[in-house]
Formats: sequence, C-alpha cells, structure tokens
Amino acid sequence: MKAQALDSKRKEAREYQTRSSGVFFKVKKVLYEKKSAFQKIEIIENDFYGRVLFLDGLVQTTEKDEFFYHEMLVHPALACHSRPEKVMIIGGGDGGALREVLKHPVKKAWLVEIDQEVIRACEKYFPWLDKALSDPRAELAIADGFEFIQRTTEKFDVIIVDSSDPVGPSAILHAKDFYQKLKKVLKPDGIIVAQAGSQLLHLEEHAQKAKFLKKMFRFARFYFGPVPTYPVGTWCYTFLSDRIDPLKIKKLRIPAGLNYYNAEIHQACFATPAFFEQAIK
Ligand code: AG3
Repeated sequence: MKAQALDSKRKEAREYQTRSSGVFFKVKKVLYEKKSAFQKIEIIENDFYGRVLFLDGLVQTTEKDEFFYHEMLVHPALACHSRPEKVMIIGGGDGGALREVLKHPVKKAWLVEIDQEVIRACEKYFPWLDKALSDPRAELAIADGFEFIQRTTEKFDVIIVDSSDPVGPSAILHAKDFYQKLKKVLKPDGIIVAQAGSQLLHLEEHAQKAKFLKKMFRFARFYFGPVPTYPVGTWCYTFLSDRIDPLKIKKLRIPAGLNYYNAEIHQACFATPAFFEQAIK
C-alpha cells in the first residue's frame, strides 16, 4: 500500500523523512482524502501551517510556507530571461508555481499535471489555483509530462519541473533521458529549472545528476533555499541553460510583492556548501 500521512486516529499527519525521523502536524480537521489512480491525496488543516497537502504521505504544500518553495522554483529563471513568452510547468498541480509564473509578462503558460484529482482537490482547498487557471494566459493539460513533451510541437523559453522527490515514482523525472527530451523542446536561449530534492537526504542523487547535467548544458548550477516542512529543511533546485548564466545578469526582472526572493537572495542562493560541492565534484 502507498504511504499515507494520517495516523489511524486521524489526529496527526506526518511524513517520515528517514526511517527514524520526520515532520508531524496536529490535525485540526481532515479536509480531503482520496486514492486517485496515481496516488493517495490528503489535505488537512493545521493550526500553524494552515492547509497541508500530502501526496503518498509526502508534504507537498502548506499554506504557510509554500512561498519559499514556489518563489525559489520560479523566479530565479523568470527574472533572468529577457523575454519569457512561453513557459511550461511539469507537475505542480497545486498551482503555486503557475501563480508565480503569471506574475511575469508571459504570453502563455502550460500546466502539465498527470493527476486530475490533484487539480480538483487543490481547486477547492487552495483557491490560488482556480484564480491562476482562470488567467487567459494559462492552459491546463492533464497529461503525463514525459508524454506531453514528446508530442508537443511548441518550443519553450522556460521549463519548470515541479515534480516530487528524486526517488520512487518521480525518479524518472530526474533522469538523463528526461532532460535530453526536455532540451529538445527548449529554445536555444531557454532555461530549465527543476526542483532537485533535499540538500542532505538526496546527496547521492544530486551527484548522479550533476554528472550528466554538466555535460548537457553550458550552465548547470544547483541553487538552494529553505522550505521548513520539506525533508531536512533546505531544498535544492537546478538551473540549466546554454546561453544564460544566472550569476551574470545585469538587471533581474523581479515582480513586486514577493515574500522571499529578491536580488540579494538571487546572488546568495547559488553559493554551494562545502559538503555539497564535494559530493557533486
Ligand atoms: N513538489 C515538490 C515536493 C517535494 C517534497 N518532498 C517531500 N516532502 N519529501 C511540490 C509540489 C508543490 N507545487
């Protein structure tokens, strides 16, 4: 059976991040619980974090701290690109990434989510999704991201991969083959950003990934940011481009009113901790 977050009494919901540690939330209310064709979807209400979405027992989004993740997934790339007209998001059915993308002058943004039930649940419990999807620039495709990129005839300025962890069912979205296919639908001056996993827990996966990404892209950099409810607290992202070096941008285009990302964070987030540098060398 797939992992679930709620305990048998439905009083607590938790994610085991390792076999012997994790994060837990006291449940004020269970708002949604369903097994879709793809995964177990749970949404609970917690006093501090507000609504919390779990997929197969893994924390995806909390109302209180989602801005750390979504701003850092989206803005470093969008702020660097001079004309980000066509943007594709793979995964991200909760809509947080789409909401952030639409803060930029994009012409069209595709949200490619495999699980219709995630969209349904999030439309109800995370109202920013509904709002983002009603933007005329947004287009929802319920599809497997891997298949979508193989049949699309579009070329994208920015591609954002908002998948789950680099282990288990999502491992395929972190593999070489996937990145090769992504590159085929990216414009020559385009940028791919992807969530890469936990800084500490997925070190082995980062090392593997660094090997092929450095060969595949002229600029392949990891960057980092906090996400309090994700495993071990510091999260990793990759920035990939053949033309754009994120550390050499003269003028970043940063939307007003963000909560975490700004020009100083942009410079700082590419600094690599010693243990991480050692692992990906
Ligand atoms: N996508 C990344 C979630 C990874 C969290 N991992 C974990 N809790 N073990 C989240 C979707 C948000 N748009």
